[in-house]
Amino acid sequence: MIQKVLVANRGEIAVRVMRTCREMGIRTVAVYSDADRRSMHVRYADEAVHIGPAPSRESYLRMDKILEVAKQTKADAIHPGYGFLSENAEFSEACKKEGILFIGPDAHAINTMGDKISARKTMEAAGVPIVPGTLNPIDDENEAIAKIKEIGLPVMIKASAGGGGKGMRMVTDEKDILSAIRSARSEALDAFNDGSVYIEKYIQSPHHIEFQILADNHGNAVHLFERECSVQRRHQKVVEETPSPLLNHEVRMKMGEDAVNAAKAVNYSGAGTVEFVMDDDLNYYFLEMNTRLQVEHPITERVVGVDLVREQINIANNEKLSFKQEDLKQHGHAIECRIYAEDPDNNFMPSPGVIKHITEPLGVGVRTDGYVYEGFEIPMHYDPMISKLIVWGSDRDTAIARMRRALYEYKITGVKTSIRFLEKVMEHKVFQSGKYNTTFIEKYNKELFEKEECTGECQDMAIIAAFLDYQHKLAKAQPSKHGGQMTNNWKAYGRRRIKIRI
Ligand code: MV4
Repeated sequence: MIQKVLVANRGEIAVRVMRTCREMGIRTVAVYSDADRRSMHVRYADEAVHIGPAPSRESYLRMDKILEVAKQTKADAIHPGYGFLSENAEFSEACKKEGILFIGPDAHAINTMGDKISARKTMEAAGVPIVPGTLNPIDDENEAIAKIKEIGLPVMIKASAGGGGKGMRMVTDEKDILSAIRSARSEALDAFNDGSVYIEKYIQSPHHIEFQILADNHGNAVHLFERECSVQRRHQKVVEETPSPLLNHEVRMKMGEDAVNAAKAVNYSGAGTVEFVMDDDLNYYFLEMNTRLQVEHPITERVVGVDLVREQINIANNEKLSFKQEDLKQHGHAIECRIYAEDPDNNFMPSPGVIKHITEPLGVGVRTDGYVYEGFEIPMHYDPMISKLIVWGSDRDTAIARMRRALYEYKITGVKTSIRFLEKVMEHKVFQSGKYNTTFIEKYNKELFEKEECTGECQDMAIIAAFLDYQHKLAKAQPSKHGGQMTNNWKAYGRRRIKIRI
C-alpha cells in the first residue's frame, strides 16, 4: 500500500494530485526548481525538496535527481502529473527498476502509443477505426506520391514521433507533396531525432473528441465517456465540455467501446485518453492516445462522479476497479475554461508577472484548480496556465450561464489573462448552439477578438478608482518629498483626456 507519493510536477496539477493524497491519508513530497521556491505545491506538500535551476531540463525533467529524492524521502510511488516526465517510457521503466511505483502505464504502453505508426498498426489490429492512410514510414518518395493519389488530396503528412500538431504538414496540391514530406521529416528529425513520417487522409474541419479510460492490472477496463475539446487555438485547448453536444447515444457507446479496446490492445494500466477526430457526419477515427492524466480531467470527474487521481492510486496499488461499465453514467453537463497568463489582445503573448490581486469565483457548481495567490510571481519558464475553472449545470445552457457568472466573478490583476476572451467564447451564438468544430476560433476571430470600447459606466468607474487611489496616495504622501511633481491617473485623465481602459 502506497504511504507516500512524490509528485514529479509543479503548479496546479501538483496541488490537484496532493489534494487527493491528503484525502486518502497518503503523505506527499514536492520537488521544486529555483523558480518555484514559493510555489503553492511546495507549501501544500508534507515535504519539499529542491531539485535544480529553473529550466525544466535541469529540474523537472531530471529523472536521476527525482528518483534520488524519492529514495531519500522513502516515497513508495511517483505521480508524474501531465507534461514533463508523464509520458516518458524510460522514466516509467527506471521507477520500476528502483522499486518505486510509477503512477501510470508501463514502458510498453507508452512506447506503443508514443510512436504514431506503431499506434496506428496496433489500433488497426484491434479493430479501432484509424484515419485512412499508410501503416509504414514513407521511405520511397515515388511510392508516397502514388499512395497519396490513391488516398486523394488533401492529406496530412505526420511525424511518427510527433503528436499535438508537431511535425505535421497539410498537402492540398500535388506539386507540394515532396516539399511537405521533406520539411515534415527534417522538422521531426530536429525535434525528435526520428525522421519517420506517414500519410493520413485530411479530415476537413474535424471535431476533437476524446474518451477517458481507466484500466486496472487485472484485465478490467472501462471508459468514462467523452470530452469535446474542439475549442482550440494553435493546438492549445481553450475550452472543454462534456457531454459533447454532437454525439448521440449510439455513436457514444460505439466510440467508448473502441476506446476501451484501444487501451486493452496495449495492456494499459491507469488513466488514459483516446483521442478521435470526427467529421460532421459523425464518422470518427483514432488519432492518438495520451498515456497520462489530462489537464481537462475535472469535467469528467464532475459529470461521472469519479476522482480520477484516487482511481490512479488504487490501480497503482494493484486494486481491481471498484465499478463496472454499466455503473457509470453521465449526470448533467460540465465545462472547463483554461485561464492563462496571456494577453489575448497581443497574439496571446505570455504575460508573466506578480499576481497583485486575485478573487476566484465560488458558489454553487463551481470548482477552480489553481495554485497562485496574491504576491506570487508566475515564472516565465513554464506553461503560463494560472488555473482551470470548471462548472457544472443540470444541462448545457445552465452550465454556460454558470460559466459566464463565474468568469464575471473572476478577478485577477497584475498579469494579463484570457478571462475576457473566454467570456466572449461563452457569449458566442455558435458556441451556444453547440455546432462548432476545431475551426471555431479561427473562423470567428473577428468577433472573439473585438476590442472593447470603454463605456460610460466603465469611464465612471475608472474615474472613481483613480480618485480613490489619489486620495490614498495623498494620505500617505510626504508633501515635502513629492512637492508639486506628484501626478496620478485622475489628473492625467482630466488634462489629456486619455481613454481609460480597465
Ligand atoms: C488531423 C486533422 C485532420 N486530418 N489529421 C492536430 C493535432 C494532432 N493531434 C492532430 N491534428 C489534426 N490531425 C487528419 N488526418 C486535423 C488536425 C487538427 C486538429 C485536431 C484536433 C484538434 C484540433 C485540431 C486543429 C487543427 C488540426
